[in-house]
Amino acid sequence: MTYAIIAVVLLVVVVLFVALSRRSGGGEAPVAEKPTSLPRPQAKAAVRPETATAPRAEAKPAETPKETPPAAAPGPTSISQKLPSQKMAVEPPLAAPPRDLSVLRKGLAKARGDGGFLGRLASLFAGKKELDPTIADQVEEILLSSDVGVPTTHAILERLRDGLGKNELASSQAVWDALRADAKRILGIGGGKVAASHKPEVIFMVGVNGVGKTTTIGKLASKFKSEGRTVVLAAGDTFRAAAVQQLEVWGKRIGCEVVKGKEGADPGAVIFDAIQKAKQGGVDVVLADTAGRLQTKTPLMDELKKIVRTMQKAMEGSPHETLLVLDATNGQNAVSQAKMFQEAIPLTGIVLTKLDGTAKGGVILGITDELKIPVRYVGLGERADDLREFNADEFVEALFGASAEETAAA
Ligand SMILES: Nc1nc2c(ncn2[C@@H]2O[C@H](COP(=O)(O)OP(=O)(O)OP(=O)(O)O)[C@@H](O)[C@H]2O)c(=O)[nH]1
Ligand SMILES: [Mg+2]
Repeated sequence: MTYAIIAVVLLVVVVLFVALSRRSGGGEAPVAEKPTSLPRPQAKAAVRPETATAPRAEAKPAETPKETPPAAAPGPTSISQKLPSQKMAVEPPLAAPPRDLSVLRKGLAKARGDGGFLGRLASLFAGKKELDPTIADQVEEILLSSDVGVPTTHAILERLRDGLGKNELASSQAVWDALRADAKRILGIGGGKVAASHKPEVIFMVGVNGVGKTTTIGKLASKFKSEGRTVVLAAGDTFRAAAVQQLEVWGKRIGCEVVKGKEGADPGAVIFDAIQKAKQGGVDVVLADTAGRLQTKTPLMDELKKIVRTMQKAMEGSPHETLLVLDATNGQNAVSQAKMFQEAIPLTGIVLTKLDGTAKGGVILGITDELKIPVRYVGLGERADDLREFNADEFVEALFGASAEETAAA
């Protein structure tokens, strides 16, 4: 009887052992399922106590799927990892810029620096309570040499001398505050982002060559996209193949369609097509690029007028915005360009680019004061998020005001 019980117990042990070893060592199928169904450490723990060969047999299939994704992934992983990083190098992130003044201050570092427009003005007043009798002359010299332009400089000086004569500006601080208020008044004629209230909103970008039209289109397109709007780019600079390619790079990066024609095609026809496509597809914004210099005999201004007429045929009331792109590093030349374009076509705003590249930011005062065209955006670098909606108060604050570090150091 005892033997029978022992035999039964042994039999049960053997049956259990066989059953267990089948479960842990048996078949490839369950193992193949492990990586998806079981947490990996558990699978390993289950096989380690087994024989020297079994764990290997187990470990391999268990680890193969673990290695498989990286092995299979190098293609897609490395490409997808490379593409964004390549994009990062050439193609900037698409996020909207934060609205803090430090970004704007950084972009205006050259104008704010020691040799810059504001830096030089500030050093006239720094640490002085008493008013220098030659203050007005010194201010005049700085404004003129900072591209503010003669008419605007003289208007500013007239108000300054007036205040000094009436003893309203009795201290250096009062003069500084008066200049700051004057700058706000000059720049505060409107501006800021385009409303984009039509469907599609047609934005026509004009300006001489190299000022930053195509780059600004890319930056604007990424702004609109980040706001959830759909965008079509019209490659209206048909005179250079490179111009179309440049726009296509932006289109790919941002994820929007680029309507183009053959090299040398009529720019008006390309923009017409783009507007039609946008209308049919319910697109929110059309951004139309143009050439800054023509290789044809047609003068640029005549060509632009012709394009506007064609745009009006595609959509009545368009273009809704005609933005003149000006390069801040062109100084007073930018003012002459603005006058030339203003005489040819109605402008709704200015985009002042490359403010990051000049110590003479005064041109923004001259343009706004003389032409009364509001600044819509300022370009502070080459990246997609280096385009800032213009706001006179924050611009003057960033230019004239001391940063937290400067205040702390004073
Ligand atoms: N630093 C700086 N560079 C800028 C800015 N905006 C544009 N650029 C650069 O200026 C150069 C000319 O820009 P584009 O956009 O090609 O100028 P464009 O007006 O389209 O020129 P054309 O097509 O020749 O008429 C490029 O190298 C841009 O990266 C800016 O705000 N700051
Ligand atoms: Mg261009």
